[in-house]
Amino acid sequence: MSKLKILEYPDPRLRRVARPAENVDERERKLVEDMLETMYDARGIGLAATQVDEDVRIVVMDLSDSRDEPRVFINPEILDRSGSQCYEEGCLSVPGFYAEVTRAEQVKVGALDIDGKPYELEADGLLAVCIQHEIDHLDGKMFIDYLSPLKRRMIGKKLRKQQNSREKATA
Ligand code: GNR
Ligand code: NI
Repeated sequence: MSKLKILEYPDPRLRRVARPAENVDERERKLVEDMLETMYDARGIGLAATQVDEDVRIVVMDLSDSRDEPRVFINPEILDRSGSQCYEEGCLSVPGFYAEVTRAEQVKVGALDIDGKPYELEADGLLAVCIQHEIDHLDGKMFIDYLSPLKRRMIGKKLRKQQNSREKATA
């Protein structure tokens, strides 16, 4: 397994729309393993392939406290959504920023598992939030897109500043 680099806003590669996986093979399974390692290392509850510069519709997640219940979604699709909930979201690609986002309270999602087998899942609460957040990444969308343009600009400015000082420190 290897840890991957997580892209940070405003990296334009986070805006790409990912292509569906054509099959679930060794290559896809290796990416899932690497994404899980990367997510656990970064202490995130979810990670989309887009965030590690891979152009394919794959998401990993683990919402358990014990960090030993990995979930894998290949070519995930939201089949049904209902209700609405407001949740304070964060993102590994927007480190240090949190904001309330309104999304569907319940979703039904269809996806392929690690063996390429189709399955469906009905989710609510944080799991539903996370599924919507991750599928957004696959479509080049981020949680800050739901904020006001002013807030988004402020976050962009601060992140660029952080990134610049990190570059100087490693130069
Ligand atoms: O680790 C994460 N926590 C989180 C908290 C609230 C709503 C969504 C998330 S997902 C995020 C990891 C991440 O950036 N996934 O794309
Ligand atoms: Ni995210």
